[in-house]
Amino acid sequence: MTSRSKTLFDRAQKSIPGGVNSPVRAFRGVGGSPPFMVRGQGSRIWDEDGNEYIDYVCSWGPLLLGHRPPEIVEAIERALSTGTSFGMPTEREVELAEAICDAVPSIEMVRLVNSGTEATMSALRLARAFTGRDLAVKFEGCYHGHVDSLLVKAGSGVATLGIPDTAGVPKAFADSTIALPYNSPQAVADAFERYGDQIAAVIVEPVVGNMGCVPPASGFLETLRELTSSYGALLIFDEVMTGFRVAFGGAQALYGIRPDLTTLGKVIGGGLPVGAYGGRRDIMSMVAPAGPVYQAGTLSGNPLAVAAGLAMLRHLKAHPEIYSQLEVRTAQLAAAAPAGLTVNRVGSMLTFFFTAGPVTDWDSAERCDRPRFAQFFHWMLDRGFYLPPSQFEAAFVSAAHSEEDIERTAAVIRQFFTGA
Ligand code: HOZ
Repeated sequence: MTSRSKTLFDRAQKSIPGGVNSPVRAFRGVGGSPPFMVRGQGSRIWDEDGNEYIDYVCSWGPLLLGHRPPEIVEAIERALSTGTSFGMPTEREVELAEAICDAVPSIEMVRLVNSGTEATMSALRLARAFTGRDLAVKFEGCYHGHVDSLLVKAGSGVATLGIPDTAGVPKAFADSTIALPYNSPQAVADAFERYGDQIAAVIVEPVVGNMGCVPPASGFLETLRELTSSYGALLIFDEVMTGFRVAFGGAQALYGIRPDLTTLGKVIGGGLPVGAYGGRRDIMSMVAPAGPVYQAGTLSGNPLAVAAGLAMLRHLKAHPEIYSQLEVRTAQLAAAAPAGLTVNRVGSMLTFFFTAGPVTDWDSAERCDRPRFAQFFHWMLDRGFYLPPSQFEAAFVSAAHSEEDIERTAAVIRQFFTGA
């Protein structure tokens, strides 16, 4: 471990729980201690000790264009020159809302918030208000932020650290959640048969990123759409990770499913903190002050974050070829894995699962050889490649990753497996 980072991590643990402001980055899933970062540019990041890494975390997804893309930096600088926050409406918020509605047809109205967690929490509240029902269906290994009732059988850091479902979550909240196996249409059908008149919503990551990358099986999302519609429940796509990542219109464009509500975050903030929830006009019209469902935020629609997000969406709209480039580059990276290892990939999201697989749900993800994954992670880190420090997180490729970056990374991955 490099010395300045280690010193900082020791110091951080005295004033910050676990030394980090979000659990997975503490490296407990892989051992060791995290490098502290000082700078990023394009596909690269540099730590406190001057080590350079090719970055496949990309701030956990937001940096679709890599670090410090000029169009986003300029947009932030322009916004900065006029004020950091007003707590009043601005024209750019309307433009960002219009850009989101334009790109994602199921979103007829949208509310900006500050994080993905806020977005899912608010969407669920809204679904409960709209349907007059309390229960929510979620899937094991999916993570929808640290919303009380959605921490049941959650992925991401909860899975990485093996944290119990309900520490600090009132039993009544946990009881309002039905957690089912991902990719099991039968389990969803059974739940609706039993509780159909009480279920407000099914919330799902249409491509899971938070137990590693797990794509939906053919027909799974269609079943969710059919069952929610026939029982009068809402379908919420949590596209915080997949929105503008797996396709410009998100996973719903890729798979041709129209959810009732969608949550967004990550890419729509261009690297600054933004979340959003939106969907059908009749549902969104219930949000205060238009309707009775209360949700608010001092920094919601923050000018810097909105400027960054708008610049990102405008750039992606003007350059659709980015998605085909990401597809090719990420497929090239996935191909570095040897036979016997499972690689799941959708667009520029991917995970090397240390199991012969297949990995289709939480039970199969959990069977991975985590100590071996940790060895792999450190092998890569020591050679200047930063992958997610958990078997249960997706890696991300950005438009800034060159063919040469990918080739170098693939060569080092192959060396790990051949022992060369
Ligand atoms: N839980 C997020 C990724 N799935 C963020 C992790 C972090 O920022 O440490």
